[in-house]
Amino acid sequence: MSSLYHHLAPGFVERLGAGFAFLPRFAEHVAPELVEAVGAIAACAPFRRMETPGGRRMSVAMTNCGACGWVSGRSGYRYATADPHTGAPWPAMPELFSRLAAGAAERAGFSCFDPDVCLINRYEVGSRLTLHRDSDELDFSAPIVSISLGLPALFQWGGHSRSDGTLQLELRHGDALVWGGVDRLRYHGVLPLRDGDHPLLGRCRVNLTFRKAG
Ligand code: MD6
Ligand code: FE
Repeated sequence: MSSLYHHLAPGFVERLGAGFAFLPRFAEHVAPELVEAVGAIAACAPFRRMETPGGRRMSVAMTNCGACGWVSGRSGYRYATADPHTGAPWPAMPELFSRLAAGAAERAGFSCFDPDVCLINRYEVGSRLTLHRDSDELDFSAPIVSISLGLPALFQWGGHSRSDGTLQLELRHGDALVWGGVDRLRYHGVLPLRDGDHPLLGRCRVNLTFRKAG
């Protein structure tokens, strides 16, 4: 496994693949507003650890905002317009979120990104996301934009087959990743969260992924 180092200059774009760009600290300046908005969303659509189709409980807790949200259960993965927990529509996507996601996509060369989902992942110490592909969306021509908040995480970036080797990238508070084009269906994952204490989020990491699902 090889490592990629973290560049600190905000405004810098590191192209790690034809369709994969790393934007260090891209969202740092609005991070407190993002954290506050996540709190308001979670007050309506609480974080929950979803069940996998295999009947296991995920270690990452999730919620969503936007016109639809990603859900997992015994019957599989899907996008749903209502929160299965409350039966209510997911909270609306804040204007700040969609503007930020479109701005990151633009910087990476994807214009007019108009996400309809923001999946919000909350990692406690030890939580992880095993290698997976994001393949439940209808339109793979749109990229995915990811924003990291709180404790740093080790992100694994793999190939088109689960057994391909992975690169490791440390994602820190405010960092963005943009992921599309020929790299849209690559395997990726997050290693178990290491303990720490973040000034805004304490002992956790929150990740926002913006998608165009439908
Ligand atoms: C995370 N992110 O960083 C999980 N997927 O917590 C993802 O699974 C992800 O960051 C697709 C594109 C970018 C991502
Ligand atoms: Fe993913």
